[in-house]
Amino acid sequence: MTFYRPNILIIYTGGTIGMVRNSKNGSLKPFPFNHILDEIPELGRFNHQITSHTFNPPIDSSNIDPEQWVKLAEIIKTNYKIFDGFVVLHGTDTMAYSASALSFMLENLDKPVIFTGSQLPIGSIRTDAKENLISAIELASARKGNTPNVPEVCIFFQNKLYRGNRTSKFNAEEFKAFQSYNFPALAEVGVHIRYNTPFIHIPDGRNKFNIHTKLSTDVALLKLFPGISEKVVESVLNISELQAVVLETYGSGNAPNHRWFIEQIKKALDRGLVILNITQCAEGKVEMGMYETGIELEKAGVVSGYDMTTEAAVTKLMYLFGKKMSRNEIIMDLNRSIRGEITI
Ligand code: ASN
Repeated sequence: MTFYRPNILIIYTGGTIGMVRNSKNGSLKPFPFNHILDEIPELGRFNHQITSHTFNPPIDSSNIDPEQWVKLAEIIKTNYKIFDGFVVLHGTDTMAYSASALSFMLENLDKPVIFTGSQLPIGSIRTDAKENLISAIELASARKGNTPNVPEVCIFFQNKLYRGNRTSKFNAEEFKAFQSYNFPALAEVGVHIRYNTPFIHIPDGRNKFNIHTKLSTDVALLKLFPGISEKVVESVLNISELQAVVLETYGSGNAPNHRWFIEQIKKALDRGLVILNITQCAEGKVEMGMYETGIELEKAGVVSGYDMTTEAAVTKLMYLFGKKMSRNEIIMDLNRSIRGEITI
């Protein structure tokens, strides 16, 4: 009888987890910890084969951009056949953006890619890093027979495993830093690890894993607030070469129905811009038909973002526009779930 010895690749991109204090001003800065395994001797007690890859230099996740997402996707692709699962150590600030982006870029994924990090550095006594990393490794290697338990891009933090493109960072201080408001956790880690199997994506296995590495950055995010002026709206909608705008509206997808506002939206749509409506509320979804202030947007041709997070909306547009699809094809993909990012 042969035993399964999970083979896990840890990719360290930076973030608080590996930071040290700057002796001059006390601020935290990324530190290249090449010997991740030395930092957590407990890992040696796993029956796993653990290999690590470190970004050079490691970065605070506020500096993450699509270039690093491509780097991450390429590392995963190069190592895809060798490893059973991947753990990505990442700063918490933009982790939800990166996990969302990767969920789109990794096509036909059938292995776990688990993002995690921490609120306190690994060297600090009360660190949350060890528990997060140890559980993430366990989740990345868990499988039934030959099938991984969670073949998805996920975020694990504190004690919950979430679908990456459903997650947002909601707390800057507590160890529970992430929340998935519109989709249940995929697993909960306590004395036992309980998987929420009905909600975990099952890969169809027909198509080969591949990565998509072209992303468009000609997207903008426009958050409404009472008093927003015509010149602000007009300037954003007229940015040269802009392809798409994520419009963060009120409640169930409502916006002011002042004539100037609707006219600006219509003009932008006539120029070929895609406008995706998501709600500023953390929980719930866009239903443009519900109020007079939403119906005008729908009639003009604004696309519903349903219950999508801001992070997923921005990165889904980057991905779809990077694919050089026609405007109609993009709108069709916005109206369906391509990686479990929306509930329709
Ligand atoms: N500033 C850090 C980062 O996102 C925050 C963290 O990781 N907790 O890189």
